[in-house]
Amino acid sequence: MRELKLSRLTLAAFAVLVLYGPIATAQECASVWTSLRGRPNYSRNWYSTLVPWDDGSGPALFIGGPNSLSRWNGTTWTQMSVGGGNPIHAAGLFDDGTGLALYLGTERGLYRWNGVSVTQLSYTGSSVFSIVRFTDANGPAFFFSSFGEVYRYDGATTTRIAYAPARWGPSALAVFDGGTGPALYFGGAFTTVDGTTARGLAEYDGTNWSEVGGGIGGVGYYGMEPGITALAVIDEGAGPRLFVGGWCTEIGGQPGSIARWDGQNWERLGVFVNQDKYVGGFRWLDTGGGPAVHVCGDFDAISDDSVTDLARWDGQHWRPVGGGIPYTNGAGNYINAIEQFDAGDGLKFYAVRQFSSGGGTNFVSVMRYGCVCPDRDGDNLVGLSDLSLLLTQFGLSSGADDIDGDADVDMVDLALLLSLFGEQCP
Ligand SMILES: [Ca+2]
Ligand SMILES: [Ca+2]
Ligand SMILES: [Ca+2]
Repeated sequence: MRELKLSRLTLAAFAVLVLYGPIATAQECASVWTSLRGRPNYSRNWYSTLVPWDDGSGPALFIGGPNSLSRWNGTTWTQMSVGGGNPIHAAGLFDDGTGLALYLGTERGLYRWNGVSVTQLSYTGSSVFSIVRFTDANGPAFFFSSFGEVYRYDGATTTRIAYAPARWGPSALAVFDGGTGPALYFGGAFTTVDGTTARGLAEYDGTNWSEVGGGIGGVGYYGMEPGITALAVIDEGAGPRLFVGGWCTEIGGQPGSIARWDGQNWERLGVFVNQDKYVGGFRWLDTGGGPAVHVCGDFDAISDDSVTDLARWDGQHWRPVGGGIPYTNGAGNYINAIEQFDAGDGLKFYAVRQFSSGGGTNFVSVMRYGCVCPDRDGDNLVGLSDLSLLLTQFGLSSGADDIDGDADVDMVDLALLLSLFGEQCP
């Protein structure tokens, strides 16, 4: 009888603990946007890429920017000069048969970083905006685009395979199979390719170029021709689609700035409401709510959806990521690249931001979105000792107990800690 009472009491106490005690973790961490320290740099438009890769020295995120290749390992930056400080416009991981390497499109041609050294591969004298690897009738090769041109580089020889006069850049390449086998697609601010009418988007059959899906139109770059600025092949589950985005307001004769092409038909996913907006890139990511197509660039509304510079497609509408990227300083913001990367502390999302400070100077910074936990003493609980640690370092610009990753221990960190006080960390 007594044992029964005790066990009822124990059960009741356990129930109270489960319902009201610290075991009942409603929230395990907070996903927040923060700005990483250490990468402000002079820039010009459209110069940024993000590629996660372990080049032999550990997991890292490679950021191609205005005058160097930067490597972020989750804690610190290292920088590598490419061709004496060439601005980097494009980057991608490819294996030409000699092993995986990071290929870089710069203002002066194509380079390769193999984890040890940088090698120049091809010099064309013009900016490289996009790199793909594709097998045509002559075998596998790199194809890269610049202002209105596409080049083929087979490891020894560089050959121009498209001439498409363009008044502005950038341009984009993708390899997509629309039902008749893989083909090379080329987007840019052109109206003809090799003399054939092709408004903004063209497909290569190995010999000739032809327009895709009626081309693009509408309002372009500050009154100039409309242009495609980003291409990506993404499979949302119904098969691969070619995602197309640009500085344009019509795709295939209908209103659109973003659309997907299945090889036969367009599905338009919205049009920029205000002028002089463009797409920087597409990525398939899960920033919350399941894997989805994400678009970045410079925009403030896509059709009826109010979204700024980065958005997630939920199947019906464009949604902000984490309430939207908070811009706390500067103006003229662009997001030119997004990517996911795990430095060993959990998957996080990175975005390259370009902004102006006034006076005509542009800067690049890297924003990060992901889960943070304010447990600083390592007991997996957010408690008084964590608060005490934070307060002793409050105001320091290199505090070890910084929470959000910007190195400053300030009100943002304190608010994060208080919002998760009493919670368990994952
Ligand atoms: Ca913007
Ligand atoms: Ca703790
Ligand atoms: Ca902080």
